[in-house]
Amino acid sequence: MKYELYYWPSIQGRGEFVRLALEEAGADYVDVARLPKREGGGIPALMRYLDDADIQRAPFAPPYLKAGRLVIAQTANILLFLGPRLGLVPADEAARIWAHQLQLTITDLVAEVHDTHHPIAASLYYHQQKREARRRALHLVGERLPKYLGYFESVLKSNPKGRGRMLGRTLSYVDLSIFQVIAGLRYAFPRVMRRVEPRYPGLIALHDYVAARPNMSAYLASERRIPFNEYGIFRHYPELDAPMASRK
Ligand SMILES: N[C@@H](CCC(=O)N[C@@H](CS)C(=O)NCC(=O)O)C(=O)O
Repeated sequence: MKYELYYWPSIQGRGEFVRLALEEAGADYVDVARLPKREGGGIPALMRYLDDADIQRAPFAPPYLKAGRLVIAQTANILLFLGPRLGLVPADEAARIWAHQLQLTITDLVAEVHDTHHPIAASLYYHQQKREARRRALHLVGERLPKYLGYFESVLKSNPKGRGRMLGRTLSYVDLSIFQVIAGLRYAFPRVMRRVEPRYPGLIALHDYVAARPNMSAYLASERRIPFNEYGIFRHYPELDAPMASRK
Protein backbone atom coordinates (compact mmCIF):
# COMPACT_ATOMS: atom_id res chain seq x y z
CA MET A 1 0.00 0.00 0.00
CA LYS A 2 1.29 3.42 -0.95
CA TYR A 3 0.13 6.03 1.58
CA GLU A 4 -0.40 9.71 0.89
CA LEU A 5 0.02 12.04 3.87
CA TYR A 6 -1.52 15.49 3.56
CA TYR A 7 -0.17 18.05 5.98
CA TRP A 8 1.24 21.58 6.10
CA PRO A 9 4.59 21.41 4.30
CA SER A 10 6.64 23.73 6.54
CA ILE A 11 5.92 22.48 10.07
CA GLN A 12 6.19 19.29 12.10
CA GLY A 13 2.87 20.05 13.81
CA ARG A 14 0.33 17.30 14.29
CA GLY A 15 1.39 15.63 11.07
CA GLU A 16 4.70 14.70 12.65
CA PHE A 17 3.07 12.01 14.79
CA VAL A 18 1.99 10.31 11.57
CA ARG A 19 5.31 10.90 9.80
CA LEU A 20 7.15 9.20 12.68
CA ALA A 21 5.01 6.07 12.40
CA LEU A 22 5.45 5.88 8.62
CA GLU A 23 9.20 6.47 8.90
CA GLU A 24 9.81 3.97 11.71
CA ALA A 25 7.96 1.30 9.73
CA GLY A 26 9.77 2.15 6.48
CA ALA A 27 6.37 2.57 4.83
CA ASP A 28 5.95 3.61 1.23
CA TYR A 29 4.47 7.12 1.53
CA VAL A 30 4.40 10.53 -0.07
CA ASP A 31 4.25 13.73 1.96
CA VAL A 32 2.05 15.24 -0.73
CA ALA A 33 2.12 18.95 0.11
CA ARG A 34 5.93 18.86 0.30
CA LEU A 35 6.17 17.88 -3.34
CA PRO A 36 6.79 20.78 -5.74
CA LYS A 37 3.61 22.27 -7.21
CA ARG A 38 4.59 21.08 -10.69
CA GLU A 39 4.50 17.53 -9.30
CA GLY A 40 1.04 18.02 -7.83
CA GLY A 41 2.16 19.13 -4.37
CA GLY A 42 2.05 22.35 -2.37
CA ILE A 43 -0.84 23.95 -0.52
CA PRO A 44 -3.29 23.48 -3.45
CA ALA A 45 -2.84 19.72 -3.06
CA LEU A 46 -3.45 19.96 0.67
CA MET A 47 -6.67 21.89 0.05
CA ARG A 48 -7.96 19.35 -2.45
CA TYR A 49 -9.97 17.39 0.11
CA LEU A 50 -10.72 20.36 2.37
CA ASP A 51 -12.25 22.87 -0.04
CA ASP A 52 -14.47 20.63 -2.13
CA ALA A 53 -18.00 20.58 -0.69
CA ASP A 54 -18.90 17.57 -2.87
CA ILE A 55 -16.38 15.25 -1.21
CA GLN A 56 -17.99 12.66 1.03
CA ARG A 57 -16.41 11.99 4.44
CA ALA A 58 -14.24 15.06 4.03
CA PRO A 59 -11.61 15.88 6.67
CA PHE A 60 -12.16 18.96 8.84
CA ALA A 61 -8.44 19.81 9.11
CA PRO A 62 -5.01 18.40 8.31
CA PRO A 63 -3.39 15.98 8.88
CA TYR A 64 -5.24 13.47 6.77
CA LEU A 65 -4.10 10.27 5.13
CA LYS A 66 -5.17 8.77 1.85
CA ALA A 67 -4.92 4.99 1.78
CA GLY A 68 -6.47 3.57 -1.39
CA ARG A 69 -10.00 4.94 -1.43
CA LEU A 70 -10.01 5.86 2.25
CA VAL A 71 -9.40 9.43 3.38
CA ILE A 72 -8.78 9.48 7.13
CA ALA A 73 -8.38 12.54 9.36
CA GLN A 74 -7.66 13.21 13.05
CA THR A 75 -4.13 12.29 14.13
CA ALA A 76 -5.15 9.65 16.66
CA ASN A 77 -7.62 8.14 14.20
CA ILE A 78 -4.95 7.94 11.48
CA LEU A 79 -2.66 6.13 13.92
CA LEU A 80 -5.50 3.82 14.97
CA PHE A 81 -5.74 2.84 11.29
CA LEU A 82 -2.01 2.66 10.60
CA GLY A 83 -0.92 0.95 13.83
CA PRO A 84 -1.83 -2.64 12.88
CA ARG A 85 -0.82 -2.16 9.24
CA LEU A 86 2.63 -0.89 10.18
CA GLY A 87 3.15 -3.39 13.03
CA LEU A 88 3.16 -0.55 15.56
CA VAL A 89 0.52 -1.85 17.97
CA PRO A 90 -0.11 -5.26 19.57
CA ALA A 91 -2.65 -7.54 17.91
CA ASP A 92 -5.30 -7.80 20.63
CA GLU A 93 -8.27 -5.45 20.77
CA ALA A 94 -7.72 -4.40 24.38
CA ALA A 95 -4.20 -3.22 23.54
CA ARG A 96 -5.41 -1.35 20.47
CA ILE A 97 -8.11 0.48 22.40
CA TRP A 98 -5.56 1.29 25.12
CA ALA A 99 -3.07 2.62 22.55
CA HIS A 100 -5.82 4.78 21.02
CA GLN A 101 -6.83 6.04 24.47
CA LEU A 102 -3.24 7.07 25.18
CA GLN A 103 -2.95 8.73 21.77
CA LEU A 104 -6.14 10.71 22.41
CA THR A 105 -4.63 11.90 25.69
CA ILE A 106 -1.50 12.98 23.80
CA THR A 107 -3.83 14.83 21.40
CA ASP A 108 -5.30 16.72 24.35
CA LEU A 109 -1.82 17.65 25.59
CA VAL A 110 -0.85 18.82 22.11
CA ALA A 111 -3.92 21.08 22.02
CA GLU A 112 -3.02 22.53 25.40
CA VAL A 113 0.56 23.21 24.27
CA HIS A 114 -0.82 24.91 21.15
CA ASP A 115 -3.07 27.05 23.33
CA THR A 116 -0.10 28.46 25.27
CA HIS A 117 0.84 30.56 22.23
CA HIS A 118 -2.73 30.92 20.93
CA PRO A 119 -4.92 31.07 24.05
CA ILE A 120 -7.54 33.40 22.54
CA ALA A 121 -7.79 32.49 18.85
CA ALA A 122 -5.81 30.59 16.24
CA SER A 123 -6.77 33.36 13.79
CA LEU A 124 -4.89 36.04 15.79
CA TYR A 125 -1.10 36.44 15.80
CA TYR A 126 0.88 35.48 18.86
CA HIS A 127 1.83 39.11 19.46
CA GLN A 128 -1.88 39.96 19.67
CA GLN A 129 -2.38 37.58 22.61
CA LYS A 130 0.94 37.69 24.43
CA ARG A 131 -0.46 38.64 27.84
CA GLU A 132 -2.94 35.79 27.81
CA ALA A 133 -0.25 33.47 26.45
CA ARG A 134 1.94 34.18 29.46
CA ARG A 135 -0.92 33.40 31.83
CA ARG A 136 -1.79 30.24 29.94
CA ALA A 137 1.83 29.05 29.87
CA LEU A 138 2.08 29.60 33.61
CA HIS A 139 -0.77 27.17 34.13
CA LEU A 140 0.53 24.68 31.57
CA VAL A 141 3.94 24.52 33.20
CA GLY A 142 2.71 24.65 36.79
CA GLU A 143 -0.31 22.36 36.61
CA ARG A 144 -0.96 20.59 33.34
CA LEU A 145 2.50 19.40 32.32
CA PRO A 146 3.14 17.73 35.69
CA LYS A 147 -0.27 16.05 35.44
CA TYR A 148 0.21 14.76 31.87
CA LEU A 149 3.88 13.79 32.18
CA GLY A 150 3.33 12.23 35.62
CA TYR A 151 0.47 10.21 34.15
CA PHE A 152 2.50 9.01 31.15
CA GLU A 153 5.43 8.12 33.43
CA SER A 154 3.13 6.03 35.63
CA VAL A 155 1.60 4.32 32.56
CA LEU A 156 5.10 3.38 31.44
CA LYS A 157 6.01 2.03 34.87
CA SER A 158 2.79 0.04 35.22
CA ASN A 159 3.02 -1.67 31.82
CA PRO A 160 2.78 -5.32 32.91
CA LYS A 161 5.08 -6.35 30.07
CA GLY A 162 7.63 -3.82 31.31
CA ARG A 163 10.66 -3.07 29.16
CA GLY A 164 10.25 0.71 29.09
CA ARG A 165 7.45 0.80 26.52
CA MET A 166 4.08 2.50 26.93
CA LEU A 167 2.22 -0.72 26.19
CA GLY A 168 3.00 -4.29 25.28
CA ARG A 169 6.46 -5.67 24.71
CA THR A 170 7.45 -4.02 21.47
CA LEU A 171 7.58 -0.51 20.08
CA SER A 172 4.21 1.12 19.38
CA TYR A 173 3.11 4.35 17.75
CA VAL A 174 2.42 5.68 21.26
CA ASP A 175 6.14 5.34 22.08
CA LEU A 176 6.95 7.34 18.94
CA SER A 177 4.48 10.03 19.99
CA ILE A 178 5.99 10.23 23.48
CA PHE A 179 9.37 10.79 21.79
CA GLN A 180 7.83 13.68 19.83
CA VAL A 181 6.21 15.20 22.92
CA ILE A 182 9.50 15.18 24.84
CA ALA A 183 11.46 16.54 21.85
CA GLY A 184 8.85 19.25 21.32
CA LEU A 185 8.67 20.27 24.96
CA ARG A 186 12.47 20.48 25.09
CA TYR A 187 12.40 22.83 22.10
CA ALA A 188 9.56 24.99 23.40
CA PHE A 189 10.38 25.07 27.10
CA PRO A 190 14.10 24.25 27.50
CA ARG A 191 14.48 25.87 30.93
CA VAL A 192 11.36 24.22 32.29
CA MET A 193 12.36 20.84 30.91
CA ARG A 194 15.86 21.01 32.36
CA ARG A 195 14.26 21.53 35.76
CA VAL A 196 11.54 18.86 35.58
CA GLU A 197 13.07 16.07 33.48
CA PRO A 198 14.59 14.22 36.47
CA ARG A 199 11.00 13.50 37.58
CA TYR A 200 10.32 11.51 34.39
CA PRO A 201 13.29 9.17 33.89
CA GLY A 202 11.21 6.56 32.06
CA LEU A 203 9.89 9.03 29.46
CA ILE A 204 13.37 10.44 28.88
CA ALA A 205 14.83 6.94 28.45
CA LEU A 206 12.01 6.14 26.00
CA HIS A 207 12.75 9.35 24.06
CA ASP A 208 16.43 8.40 23.80
CA TYR A 209 15.63 4.82 22.80
CA VAL A 210 13.31 5.96 19.98
CA ALA A 211 15.79 8.58 18.74
CA ALA A 212 18.52 5.93 18.46
CA ARG A 213 16.51 3.40 16.47
CA PRO A 214 18.01 3.01 12.97
CA ASN A 215 15.05 4.27 10.94
CA MET A 216 14.36 7.07 13.40
CA SER A 217 17.93 8.34 13.59
CA ALA A 218 18.17 8.26 9.78
CA TYR A 219 14.90 10.18 9.52
CA LEU A 220 15.84 12.73 12.19
CA ALA A 221 19.11 13.48 10.38
CA SER A 222 17.39 13.78 6.99
CA GLU A 223 15.78 16.75 5.26
CA ARG A 224 12.46 15.02 5.66
CA ARG A 225 12.51 16.02 9.34
CA ILE A 226 11.43 19.66 9.27
CA PRO A 227 13.21 21.62 12.03
CA PHE A 228 11.08 22.91 14.90
CA ASN A 229 10.07 26.51 14.22
CA GLU A 230 7.72 29.24 15.42
CA TYR A 231 4.86 28.21 13.13
CA GLY A 232 4.13 24.77 14.53
CA ILE A 233 2.73 23.38 17.76
CA PHE A 234 5.93 23.47 19.80
CA ARG A 235 7.24 27.05 19.54
CA HIS A 236 10.08 28.56 21.49
CA TYR A 237 9.12 31.91 22.94
CA PRO A 238 11.59 32.55 25.78
CA GLU A 239 9.00 34.59 27.68
CA LEU A 240 6.77 31.50 27.95
CA ASP A 241 9.60 29.25 29.17
CA ALA A 242 9.93 29.07 32.96
CA PRO A 243 7.07 31.53 33.39
CA MET A 244 7.19 31.15 37.18
CA ALA A 245 10.15 33.56 36.98
CA SER A 246 8.18 36.24 35.09
CA ARG A 247 4.88 36.10 36.84
CA LYS A 248 4.05 39.86 36.71
N1 LIG B 1 -7.71 17.09 16.46
C1 LIG B 1 -7.12 17.25 15.16
C2 LIG B 1 -6.70 18.71 15.02
C3 LIG B 1 -6.33 19.09 13.62
C4 LIG B 1 -5.84 20.51 13.55
O1 LIG B 1 -6.13 21.33 14.43
N2 LIG B 1 -5.06 20.80 12.51
C5 LIG B 1 -4.47 22.11 12.35
C6 LIG B 1 -3.05 22.03 11.89
S1 LIG B 1 -2.02 21.26 13.10
C7 LIG B 1 -5.23 22.90 11.33
O2 LIG B 1 -4.83 23.02 10.19
N3 LIG B 1 -6.39 23.43 11.74
C8 LIG B 1 -7.20 24.24 10.89
C9 LIG B 1 -8.51 24.55 11.57
O3 LIG B 1 -8.78 24.01 12.67
O4 LIG B 1 -9.28 25.36 11.02
C10 LIG B 1 -5.94 16.29 15.02
O5 LIG B 1 -5.38 15.83 16.02
O6 LIG B 1 -5.58 15.94 13.88
